[in-house]
Amino acid sequence: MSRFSETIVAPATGLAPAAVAVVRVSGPQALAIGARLCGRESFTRFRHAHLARLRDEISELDRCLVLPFEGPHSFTGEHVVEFHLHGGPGIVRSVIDAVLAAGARMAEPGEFTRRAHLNGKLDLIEAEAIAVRAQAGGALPARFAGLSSRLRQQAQALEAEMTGIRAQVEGALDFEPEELGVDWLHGIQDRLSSALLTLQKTVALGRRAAPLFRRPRVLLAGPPNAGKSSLFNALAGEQKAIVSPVAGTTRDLLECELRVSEGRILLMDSAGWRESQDEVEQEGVVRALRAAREADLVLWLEPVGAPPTEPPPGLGSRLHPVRTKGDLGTLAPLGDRVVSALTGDGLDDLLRIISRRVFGEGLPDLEEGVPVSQRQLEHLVQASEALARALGLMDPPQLELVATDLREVAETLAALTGTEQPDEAMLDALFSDFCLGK
Ligand SMILES: Nc1nc2c(ncn2[C@@H]2O[C@H](COP(=O)(O)OP(=O)(O)OP(=O)(O)O)[C@@H](O)[C@H]2O)c(=O)[nH]1
Ligand SMILES: [Mg+2]
Repeated sequence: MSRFSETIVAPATGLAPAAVAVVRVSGPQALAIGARLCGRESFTRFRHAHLARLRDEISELDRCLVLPFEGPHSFTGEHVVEFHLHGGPGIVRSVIDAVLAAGARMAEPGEFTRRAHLNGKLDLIEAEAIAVRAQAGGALPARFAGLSSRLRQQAQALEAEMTGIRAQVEGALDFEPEELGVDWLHGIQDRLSSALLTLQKTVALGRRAAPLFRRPRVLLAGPPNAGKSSLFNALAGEQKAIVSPVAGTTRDLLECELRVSEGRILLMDSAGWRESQDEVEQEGVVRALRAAREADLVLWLEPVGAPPTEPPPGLGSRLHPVRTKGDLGTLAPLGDRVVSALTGDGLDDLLRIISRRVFGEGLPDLEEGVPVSQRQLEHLVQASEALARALGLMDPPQLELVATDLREVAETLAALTGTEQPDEAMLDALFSDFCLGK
């Protein structure tokens, strides 16, 4: 039996208590199951809210609104029923149980959107945009509106342009370079350059926008006893980490989410940096090093007046020095950023710096399409590399190789929008990041 011949159910809203909770059912049996729970034969009006008393075999579950959609006129393209319930986790649970008992199964994460994609309702870029919007918080959704459709249009326009240029290049393969004429060659070069510029701009924008679409990681690191855990607690606003005068207190990585002016970050506390004979402490240092490699920003903390210590190599511009324990009165070198976890001095400034460092200047030009996932960015990078290769092969012209690279550009752009059917594994990876009920 194909997975799509099964009917799936999931809460479409969170399980926390709320005024209204939506349970969504999709698949061939959705309408029959919906009607049965409402105690009726079938639905005759679709995309119309019915007031109904839901019942299972034993008792009444809820008096609610039921919204049936007849496929293909639904989000997934299949028959869909939505129950708009009085939102208590108990009611939601009992309605889902009744739907399961009627023959549906629980949906996998992202399965509703996956079905919508496979039924031709959404392309991959739109599907990812839904995931991103669901995960991102704050002001992002409003600023984000429309970016994905612009990226799709841009990718499709470039794909068409590549096909056009390829047709010209492949048509010229039988000619000697001298026969083609300088104007013809320059014309192709100009079109390739302008397509490359568009792609490179989109890649740059994607890199710049990346922190908006996934929570940037900020690590507090430095020698033992520098005051990392104290600063972590002060920024988190609660005593999450153990603080003590004993050097080597923290071993595990601790995390908390912080809201800064431009968005949300993940703040991490780590073990103090030193060689240690203690096996557990050494493991803590290994974890801190790993976290530093993955972090978007590493604040290197050293107390005022303490001799400088050597940070781990390879962090480049992601390293940002900060002096702690500013209340001790010792003078810090001029220009050093000084904070005190004890008095709170310098913390607001530090948060502003963190925000500026990880979010940069934000998104400047929302007229352009913006890649919102690593997958999209990787495809765009691959397309722009192949296009740059093609351009490099134009002088002197090696048209067969140019044609091969242009084919790669077009295929990569097609994979980006999903017009070329991507394989199951890629879809699995993509949709498993979704939350349940999407
Ligand atoms: N005066 C003063 N003392 C501080 C400040 N921050 C931390 N301390 C003290 O410094 C000592 C070490 O603090 P921690 O926050 O545990 O330092 P840590 O860097 O997490 O240490 P490890 O986990 O051992 O690497 C404790 O005795 C703190 O009370 C500060 O801003 N001012
Ligand atoms: Mg600590």
